[in-house]
Amino acid sequence: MNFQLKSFDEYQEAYNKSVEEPEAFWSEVADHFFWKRKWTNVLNWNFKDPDIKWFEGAKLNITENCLDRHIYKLGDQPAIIWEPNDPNEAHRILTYKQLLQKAEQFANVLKNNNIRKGDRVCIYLPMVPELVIAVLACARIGAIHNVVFGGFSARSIADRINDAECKLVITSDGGFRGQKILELKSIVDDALMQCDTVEKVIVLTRTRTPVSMIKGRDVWWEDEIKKVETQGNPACPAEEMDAEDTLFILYTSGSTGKPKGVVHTTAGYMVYTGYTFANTFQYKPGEVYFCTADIGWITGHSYIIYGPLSQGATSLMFEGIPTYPDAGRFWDIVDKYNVNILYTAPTAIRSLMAFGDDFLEGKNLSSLRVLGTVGEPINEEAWNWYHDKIGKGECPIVDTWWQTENGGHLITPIAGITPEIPGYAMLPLPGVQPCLMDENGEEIQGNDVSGNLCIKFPWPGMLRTTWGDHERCRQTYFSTYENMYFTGDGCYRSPEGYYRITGRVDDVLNVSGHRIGTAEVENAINMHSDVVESAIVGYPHPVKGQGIYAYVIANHHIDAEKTRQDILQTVTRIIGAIAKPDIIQFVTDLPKTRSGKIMRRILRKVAEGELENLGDTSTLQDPTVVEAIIEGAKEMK
Ligand code: 6R9
Repeated sequence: MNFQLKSFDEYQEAYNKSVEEPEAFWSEVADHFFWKRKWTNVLNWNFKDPDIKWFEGAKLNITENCLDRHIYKLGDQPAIIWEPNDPNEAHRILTYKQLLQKAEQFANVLKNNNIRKGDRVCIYLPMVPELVIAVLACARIGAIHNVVFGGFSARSIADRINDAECKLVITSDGGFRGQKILELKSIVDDALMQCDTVEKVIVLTRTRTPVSMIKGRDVWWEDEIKKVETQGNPACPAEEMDAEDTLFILYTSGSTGKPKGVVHTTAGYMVYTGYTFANTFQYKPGEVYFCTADIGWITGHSYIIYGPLSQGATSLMFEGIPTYPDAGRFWDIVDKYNVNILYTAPTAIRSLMAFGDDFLEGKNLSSLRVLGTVGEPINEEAWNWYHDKIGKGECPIVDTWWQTENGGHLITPIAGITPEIPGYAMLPLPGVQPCLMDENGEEIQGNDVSGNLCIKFPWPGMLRTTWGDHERCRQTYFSTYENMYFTGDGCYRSPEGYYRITGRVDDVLNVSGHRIGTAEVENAINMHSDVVESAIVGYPHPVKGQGIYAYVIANHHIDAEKTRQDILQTVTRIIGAIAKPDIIQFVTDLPKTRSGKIMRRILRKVAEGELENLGDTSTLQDPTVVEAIIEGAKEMK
């Protein structure tokens, strides 16, 4: 980890070098990893196609960097500490040695089930160590993992499996989540009725929920492990991967259509997540690092698994939810394992803050040294509470801004090294060249300015394509501004040059730190037989950051309350409970321009309760529609 920046001067020096000599800069960083063969070319790129290649010619396997290379020194150090949903169940610790052994063993299970390099494997598991084992086993043999968050519906899983043409699914009988049990296998069964490519399903025992095992298709994880054990050879050599071989696909929502399969490749992603993990959090050997994200999201991929493990860290993973058995659970975990670094989402902070400070009483949080946030803008009140009550005023807070497409942190403070201001992501990490663009496609120079946030130059962790549809990748990220990666976020640059992310400028919502496309929710609602049309907008929500507000035109004969419940059920079925609208307002018409486009600007204002300042409504087909909507909205409150 000797690429850790230790002072502001070192940061500035590294930053300047990364801009002036990017290839030399990243080549030095990459020297800290283990390569079977080194690269012949550091970077080859254009943002027009786009075509981005890092460390071309290199051969490696990311699991050798995350596991094998640590064994000599850190073999007996915990790689993963696992805290179960139920605090009375025994926790588990996997040392680096054990994690390597288990990843190799399960890699052999995958091979026995006909999985080879390049095959896609869908993983739909709860937050148990076997999820990490399954991910690493895929990477071991060069299979491409496609982790689907446990909260998604059968339909969403099927879409992802079909898009990626997965051959195998790894799931469990069920998953514990607070007091609930999620019936994961049964959801997979529903999904697979719509999927032709899946040949096998491996089922882990977790909840002992009854499941139907289909002959010839479904096998138990435990039985497959036994088979491998009797075969005698527990080792599984790491497949030699090209730098640009695909490591994984992760689906994320955009402003249009179905979720996109963001593609990350091997070498650049490894170097970037390792470098940013070590720097942003200033991880020190032996420390316990706790990221509360789910591995179903990019944060879990990069900052529970790959980043920490490539740096030989101890990564704590938690199966449950922050409020079970009570709202002190995170603090119990910090106390129990002497957590040094805590990385969570503003929505979790706000929700725990609302339960009051009693839940902090008697919890020893003195081990904490660094705090982090991710996923959405953090409001000052939540920042202050986190800072004062959790960090006791002594821990730096890193507000890390980045996206699924980015692989790792782009703009963030470096803990204790670069400055911090509540609500600001602050300065770009070395290698990241942000800029603000105006509506005319011109870069906005100077400070104390706002614009659309773009990145001018490639960084190793960036997406390479969207699975099966390169044109969509180009269109979404590289066509809005010439020679720029467009983030979809708005941003303010302060007089000092510090960046503050102001939120999405497209039709993507951020609900509890989860990205949700308005079009996706509208499509789901419109599937309901009583719905004629709908429009979704976000509105400020005290805990979730943004709530989902649905305007729905329904058949006039409906029973409103019943239809409201049915719509919620439909969205849960089609996408998952995370996309359920918080407010559904039935309307007779939607405000449309003469060309038939819904004027979301107005709907947003109404949802935000800003009724005075609706702006110009003269271009509407029928301006009286707005009056009716406002009247209806008043009744909703
Ligand atoms: C890592 C992750 C990405 C979107 C992004 C932005 C928002 C993430 C943020 C933040 C303000 C932060 N976002 N981190 N906004 N401050 N520190 O969350 O990826 O799920 O793809 O979401 O989340 O709007 O564009 P992803």
